[in-house]
Amino acid sequence: MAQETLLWYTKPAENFDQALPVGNGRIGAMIFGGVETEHLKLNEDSLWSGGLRDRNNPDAFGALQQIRTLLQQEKISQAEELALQTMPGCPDNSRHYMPLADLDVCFSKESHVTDYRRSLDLSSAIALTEYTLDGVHYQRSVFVSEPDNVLVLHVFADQPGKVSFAASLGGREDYYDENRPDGEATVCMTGGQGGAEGISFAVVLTAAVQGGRAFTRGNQLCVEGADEATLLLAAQTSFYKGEGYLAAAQLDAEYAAECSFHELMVRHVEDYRALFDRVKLELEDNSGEGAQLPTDARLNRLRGNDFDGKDAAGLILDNKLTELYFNYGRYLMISGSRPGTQPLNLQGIWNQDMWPAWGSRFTVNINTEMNYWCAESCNLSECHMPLFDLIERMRPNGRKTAEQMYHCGGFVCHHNTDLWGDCAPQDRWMPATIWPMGAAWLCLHIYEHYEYTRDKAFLAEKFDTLCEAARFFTEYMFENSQGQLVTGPSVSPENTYLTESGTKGNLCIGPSMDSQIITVLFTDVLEAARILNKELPLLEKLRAMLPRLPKPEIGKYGQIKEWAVDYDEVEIGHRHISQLFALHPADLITPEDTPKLADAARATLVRRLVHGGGHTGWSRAWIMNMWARLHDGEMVFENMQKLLAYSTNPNLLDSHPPFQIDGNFGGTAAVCEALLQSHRGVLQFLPALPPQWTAGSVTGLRARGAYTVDLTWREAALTQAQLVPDQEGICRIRTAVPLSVMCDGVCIACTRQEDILEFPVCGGNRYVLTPQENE
Ligand code: FUC
Ligand code: CA
Repeated sequence: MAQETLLWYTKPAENFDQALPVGNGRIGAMIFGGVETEHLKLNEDSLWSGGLRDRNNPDAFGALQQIRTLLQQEKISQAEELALQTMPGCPDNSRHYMPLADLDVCFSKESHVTDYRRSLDLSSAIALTEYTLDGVHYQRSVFVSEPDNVLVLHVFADQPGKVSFAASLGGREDYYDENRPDGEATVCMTGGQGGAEGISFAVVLTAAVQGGRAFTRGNQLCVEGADEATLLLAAQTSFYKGEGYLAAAQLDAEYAAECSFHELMVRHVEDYRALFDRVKLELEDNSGEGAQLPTDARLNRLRGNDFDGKDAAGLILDNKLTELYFNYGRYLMISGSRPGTQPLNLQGIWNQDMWPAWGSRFTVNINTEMNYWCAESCNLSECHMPLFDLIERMRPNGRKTAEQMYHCGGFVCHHNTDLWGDCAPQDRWMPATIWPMGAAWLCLHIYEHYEYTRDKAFLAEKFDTLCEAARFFTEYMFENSQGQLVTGPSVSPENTYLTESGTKGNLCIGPSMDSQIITVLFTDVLEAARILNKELPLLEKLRAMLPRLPKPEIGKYGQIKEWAVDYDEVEIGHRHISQLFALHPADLITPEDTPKLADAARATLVRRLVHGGGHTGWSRAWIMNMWARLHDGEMVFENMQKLLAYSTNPNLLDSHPPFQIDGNFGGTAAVCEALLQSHRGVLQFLPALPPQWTAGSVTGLRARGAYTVDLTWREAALTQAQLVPDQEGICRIRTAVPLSVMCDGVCIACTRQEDILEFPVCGGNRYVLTPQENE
């Protein structure tokens, strides 16, 4: 049994947190695996409530100057009161994500069930439920095919004529219009999502049988006495298909019905593996009895660890579970974010609630970005594309928000956006609502994608988007008393400070994270312009403004200051660590180039952690990435264990709580960061290797500069690295140990200055690097 690619359980799921996710980027399902009734919670990623609306507050600009003045005078409560009255959106909320339907498949009454098992195979993206009932062995396979656009549920019995069931569509409470037969062995459900320009959807369910018969009875789709049966579920919406959504869903079902289950499966597995097989991680097997346990019990077992006792020798270890978690992150990315679909929201695409937590939106003050931290490093660059499509959808709205709220050019987004790219403030909640950095942070992903792919055409296509995001800040920022250019009113997401006089506040001028994001954004625009040979007046402005942005500073606790004033925080262990944006995902702080700031970053992390930080899944995952950037493998390990033990549901999905998928992707990204880093133009192998990962190998990781990288190590030391660059260039590697470089059996001449090894590379060649211990 491949323990690193199989989630398995001995009981059906009792709730969503135990159910298993499948998806093709657009259609998603959570599988419960009941014996008597198979229950699937279905999603389609464009099913959001209502249509686009203009929520910009017409009174925002009128109050802007006064709010700034009040903040500069430290009249915080007055500033916040005025801001809350004038700046939130009208209404407060943008649109939210909603479920598509439930699929229930009722089998005969449960009698004597043995050998029950359900599983999800990450190597094929197929979920399997099996059991023996009165001597007959049943197998139900479920997958969602990207090439064929349908969910496939196949039921097989090992004796002829034993497959009978009645399937029906429902869920959504009463929010659908039609639910009726639609042909001989097909049922169909249609409905809308409300609002003047709301989205309409159609779900079509059809059956194909071998032996026996398939027919409809009312709105049920029945199968009787079959040897095996295949249910095909298609779903389309007006968001993607306009008025033709019903016909499109019917066509998807019809096309799929012309193929055998076997054909559909082969096409699905081929398509999936083309992405999943790009990367392979193998850690030394120290899993011990963990290997025998079903996934839920295996997770629980890790709770036996006591890191504060610091008895490292007594720790419960399970490297294979870490591998499984890593593979699951890649699986979820492939299953939730294919080109042409919507980006991963707070729950990826998997949501059961008509009113999900935080609307299951795109929360862009960390969560949506975190969802994509592993896209490039895990060699799933194309899965990053839906995010860029969303940014384009945000642009016209964000332009309006910039103009109406701030009288500025460019485009701006606050801390949330929705399917429509709504950029107005979200909620009426001081710690988060007034924060003009959402579009800027998202746009950093554009340059990140370029750095990993060196795709100049992509960069050229997105250059205007980058410029437009930057332009906003050239008009929006203002000079503080020290002559620096700052943002405000803004917040350091979503933390509360305490002034010397004891006032609590959120709203402020120039929180550290804002300047850090703008620094990277301006730098990216200038770099992109250099690469593309562009010159325009905006660039002059950016060059002049860059040096005037506040830099990371060290505060009274030896920490990186979170606010311009060295305030205390009310909740010292707060889940956001926004002031360390400079450490990760950005690279403004590194142990090599800014050692004092790196020490302060360490102090910041420790301070958060000893005060209970890392208590949400995503926060824990971010912390892992930060420790990796500080080259602390032990802390990566400890936080990985805690992520698994305390912030992971039985189905391995991340728990805030509740379920929120960002931690899965953040945790996956951190595994990459521990093995390979490539920021600031330098590759680093095994920069934060946890001591418990003593031996191992990884193939197919990606590094900035468009490299594919394979690594093997033993006794916590690199034994070999292989690099394949996409393009010619100069490769720079930071390494304490000298490395020999071979290509096609020929030794490549390198230069070495201090720890930096440098050599020229040609695209497509394979370079083999081996440590030279006795040089
Ligand atoms: C941010 C976080 C919360 C949660 C929400 C969706 O507001 O501070 O913890 O993740 O997004
Ligand atoms: Ca999607």
